[in-house]
Amino acid sequence: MAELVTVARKGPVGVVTINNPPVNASSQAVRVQLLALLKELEQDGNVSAVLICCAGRTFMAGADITEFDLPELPAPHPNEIHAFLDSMSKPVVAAMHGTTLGAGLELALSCHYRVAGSGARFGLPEVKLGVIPGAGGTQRLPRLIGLQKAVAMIDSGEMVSAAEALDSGLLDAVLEGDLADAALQYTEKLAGTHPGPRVLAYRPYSADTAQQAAAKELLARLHRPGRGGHARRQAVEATLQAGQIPFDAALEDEGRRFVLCRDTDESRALRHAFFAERAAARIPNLPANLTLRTIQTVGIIGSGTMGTGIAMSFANAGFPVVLQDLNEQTLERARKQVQTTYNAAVAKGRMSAEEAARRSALIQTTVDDTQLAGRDLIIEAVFEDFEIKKAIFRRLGEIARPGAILASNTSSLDVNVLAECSGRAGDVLGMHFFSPAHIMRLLEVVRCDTTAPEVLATIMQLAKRINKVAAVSGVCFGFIGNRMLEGYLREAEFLLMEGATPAFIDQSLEEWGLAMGPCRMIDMAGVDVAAKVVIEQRKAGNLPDDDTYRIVVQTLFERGRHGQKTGQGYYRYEGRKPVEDESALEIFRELGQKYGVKQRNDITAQEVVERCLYPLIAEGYRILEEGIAYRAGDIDVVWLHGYGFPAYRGGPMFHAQTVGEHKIVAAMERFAAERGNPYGYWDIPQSLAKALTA
Ligand code: 3H9
Repeated sequence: MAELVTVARKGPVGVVTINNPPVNASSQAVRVQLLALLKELEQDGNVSAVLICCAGRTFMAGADITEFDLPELPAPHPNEIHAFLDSMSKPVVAAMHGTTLGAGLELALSCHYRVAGSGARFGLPEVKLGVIPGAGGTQRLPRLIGLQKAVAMIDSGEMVSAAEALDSGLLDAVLEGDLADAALQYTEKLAGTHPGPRVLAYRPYSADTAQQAAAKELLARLHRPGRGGHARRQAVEATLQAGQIPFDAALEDEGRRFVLCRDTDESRALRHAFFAERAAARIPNLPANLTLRTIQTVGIIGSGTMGTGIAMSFANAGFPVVLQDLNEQTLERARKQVQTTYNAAVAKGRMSAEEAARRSALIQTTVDDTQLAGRDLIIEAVFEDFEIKKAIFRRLGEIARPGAILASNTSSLDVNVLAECSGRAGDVLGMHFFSPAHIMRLLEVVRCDTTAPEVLATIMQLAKRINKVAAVSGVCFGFIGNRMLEGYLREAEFLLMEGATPAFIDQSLEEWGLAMGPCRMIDMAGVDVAAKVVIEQRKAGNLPDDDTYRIVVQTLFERGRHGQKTGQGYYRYEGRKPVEDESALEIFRELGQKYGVKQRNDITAQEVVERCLYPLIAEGYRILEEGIAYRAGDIDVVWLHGYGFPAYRGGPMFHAQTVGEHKIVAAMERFAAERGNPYGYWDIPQSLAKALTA
């Protein structure tokens, strides 16, 4: 067994170091070795205090999540270590840096003293993985910082800073200077003292009644059926037991709830999402010893909403940006957009005025495109006009410095052609940001046939620096996300022509878990924008020869109903509030009649969900078959971070596994039989059909 936990004796202090890169997760091997060393130190007459710290970039960041797929956590359970710490006769200090999370914080809570560097952060993020703190966190944390603060941390899963932790009593001290030295000095002073009074498990505790009432109120709010949230309810219920029943019984209750949560689809989906997000950053078959390009400065062409949002994404991460456009008026609008966004963040207390000023100063604007010439990365973000984009890439080929990376933010156009126009095809790829670009976390990175491996790898690494979750897509219409959206929107429109209302369709999909139904979504993004994509694709000959295909959005566009911005689209708007609109329903009926669509009054929420989602999932299978995505998980990442797919369902491809591929095939066959299949809408992708016989 590799040596993951070691001890060094420094005077009266036994210094235990956990070294299990990259995040010192509490794996079985770590637990075995840690427990053995603690037992050894307890027996060692020359040691009168113990210090636990971690090597590398962080203190223990939690249990090893890969062990959650095993039927049982391999022994020893962390609680066994914690119980031993409770029983020790020598004081034990946890010295923390980086992110102390989950079982890491639970280990620290079982130590008798907690100290940290000033940059350290602390959290119990278990609910984000669909589980609850399962190693005493729900019982020890309230005893240390009070029920209210403990519930806030456990229910949100968010981290607190060292300053906040010190203030709440979670930390005994924030140490300046070198943490290892300072923590050793701190521990030396404790040598020989008895830790008894510091043991949280033995501390008598009864929660303040007002705090209990607040926690119960929160619980009542969490008791909504469906929509994930199972772990949050279990976590708050478990925390409420603190002081109500004996510690050991509460620990048992916590353990039972942990296992209950771990075995839900919700937790499996969230764990899948966690690993899928990280796997998506990896590019298969990269040559060894690849040297990445250096990106320190960024240029952006096009200062519309998208270009300006992209500029803020980079400024937020400290990159100097030049934003270029054709005229001063447009640039003035962009500057206002930047100011308004940062002012709002200051007003909401999310950013200091100095920070806002620093970030906006990083964004320079210009009408002179030669100012882009020396930039390391240049992103084109003008509107979707192929001819203009081609001209821009020709120009970039002339002016950009050798070795600069050239990217297009196109959401649908052929990036291979743009690469060719630049005359330096190896340097080009797509960077498809989602609106609002400074908020949405997804970045679809579009790999051209010619993109150099180091260019792709550089951008994937850069994505993390600007706090984006990136997934790679090959070149095809709509890339991964928008291509899958087509079948979903097609069926939503057919349902409207059959007599379902926009509100019913949206509500059915939102209750299922999507952040926003298709009608509200298009009204918000712009009916004109959506219709133009269909019209362009029709011109390019990429759509089926079906007059009814996406006819609803095109008709709304023709009638000037462009969505929220014109006050009417699929809905009518009172301010931002969508209201069912008889004149829109009349258009859907009229189209239904014109194209001979049978009117129905038996459409159920389940039919809406299956009709809209199964074509989307089927397209995902085709995308994998064609090698457009590297892995199913990448497709899930795109939908989770760019399209409001509920995390507790793990993404469309994971959801297909949860539902069962055979059920999806059966439903698609049923729809084909009921509705006919002249255009192949319900064709079963080969790999989906194969999965049934495998
Ligand atoms: C828990 O503790 C339950 C207990 O209450 C009860 C138990 C009975 N396990 O994110 P990164 C891997 S629940 C296994 O890119 P960063 C990750 O997959 C747990 N692996 O780094 C990646 O691998 P690869 C509560 C883990 O610096 C690599 O480490 N804790 C774990 O951006 C680097 O990760 C959490 O939920 C793990 N726990 O962010 C914390 N954590 O290189 C989850 C990471 O092969 N972790 N890996 O792709 C995080 O939030 C972030 O990883 C962290 C570092 C903030 C720590």
